[in-house]
Amino acid sequence: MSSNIKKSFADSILPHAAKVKQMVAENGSLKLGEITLAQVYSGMKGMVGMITETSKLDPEEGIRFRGYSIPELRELLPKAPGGSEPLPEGVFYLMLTGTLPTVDQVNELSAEWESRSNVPEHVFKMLDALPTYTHPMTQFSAAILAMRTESVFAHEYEKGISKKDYWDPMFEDTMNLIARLPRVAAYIYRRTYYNNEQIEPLKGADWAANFAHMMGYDGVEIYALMRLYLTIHADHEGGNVSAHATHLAGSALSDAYYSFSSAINGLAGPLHGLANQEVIRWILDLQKDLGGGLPTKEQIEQYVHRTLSEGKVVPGYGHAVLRKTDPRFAAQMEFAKKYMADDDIVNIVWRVYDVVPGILSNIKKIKNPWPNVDAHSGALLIHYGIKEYDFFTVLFGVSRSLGVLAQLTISRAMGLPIERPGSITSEWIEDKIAQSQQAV
Ligand code: CMX
Repeated sequence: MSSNIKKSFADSILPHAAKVKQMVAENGSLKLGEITLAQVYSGMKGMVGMITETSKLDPEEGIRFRGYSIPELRELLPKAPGGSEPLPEGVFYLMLTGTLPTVDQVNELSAEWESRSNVPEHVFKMLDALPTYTHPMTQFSAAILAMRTESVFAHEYEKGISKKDYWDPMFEDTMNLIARLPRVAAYIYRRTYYNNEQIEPLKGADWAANFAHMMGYDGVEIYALMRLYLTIHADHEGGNVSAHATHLAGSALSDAYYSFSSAINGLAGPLHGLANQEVIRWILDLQKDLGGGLPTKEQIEQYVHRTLSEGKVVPGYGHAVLRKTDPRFAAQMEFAKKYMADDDIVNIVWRVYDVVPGILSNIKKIKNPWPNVDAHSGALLIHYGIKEYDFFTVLFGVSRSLGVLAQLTISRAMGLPIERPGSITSEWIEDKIAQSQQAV
């Protein structure tokens, strides 16, 4: 075993995998729910169909990572010396092993990721061959695929490996990929917006602070924000598009690079992660429309009605599972109240929060009128000068790697099989309806 986290992971997951196998053998016919026609046509919402050990989402309360809520994690996870927010290393450790890490364990993980963070030169060359107007998410996904040359899993599989050992090279891929993502993401940022003037990594820094540094931002507050940001976006149980995409590709034994690139392609959709870019675009358009400044609540109301009348969604609002204000929104609001209560864009975000739920809750078809994580995140970044909003989803993606890759490694250790749900045609359903009507 190369590292303590690997040993802790093996010690927790291998007995768990054996226990689950027995549980399925003994209780396999237990019914977990029924499937309705409406669910089949509405993106399988509420249909239980997969195992995710890293986190669980409650519609009313929000996300819990291995049983811990976001406020609990902000309190309990180790922090950098003098830091106010948890280190994302800690949430990864927790999701992978099921145990809260000590300060030493988190520091060891920072050091291990630093030691694994070298990105092969051909990845930068490939990025440099793309026009700088290539969307940062396209660059990010392409760079992840380009790094696949380094996949330990692919290499071991080609050599020949027993099924029971799949988790080991997948763990290696997961650790290497997570370690390299900040370097790749910061490279994309600097080449796209800052004339390819690259900044060398900060030796001995934690994963989040080093990322902020390589992007060109240093200081206690931006490091704190980056640690918070990368912690709260890390996971949202298994059915969201980025987690599910990773799981689906991984179920075919695609390695971590292929699987995580799939996650990024899904996260790049405006109904998922790209909403964080869309929120800021929407707010800046609103401001421009009104000639700048802080819009009144009435002006925001009019703007929301216009957005809706044009057949568009209000970005940052609504959720497929949540039915209350997202605790990830609340955590960011708390951060903003502490550090930037007078910021104009932040105040617009808060005014939008005062107005939008009232409007959306009057539209019957909308199941959740409350803000999600993306409604707040951009305003915090802009406050510290990170104004290039088409990069925002890359930050989300760097964070999301922690949850989905932890689960990918867990899935291989549990021996979860290839995913292959059934599908039906509308004609099949029409026949089914006709049969049930005849039977009455
Ligand atoms: N503004 C306007 N209409 C909305 C809406 C919003 N914020 N949220 C939902 N609706 C509409 C849907 O478009 C849908 O309309 P149609 O029936 O005409 O297609 C209807 O209300 C029912 O949708 P729902 O069941 O409440 O929500 P879904 O589970 O289908 O979709 C989500 C969830 C997030 C895609 C949707 O709320 C949305 O589009 N929100 C805005 C985009 C956004 O913020 N996405 C980020 C989510 C968090 C993340 O993954 O990062």
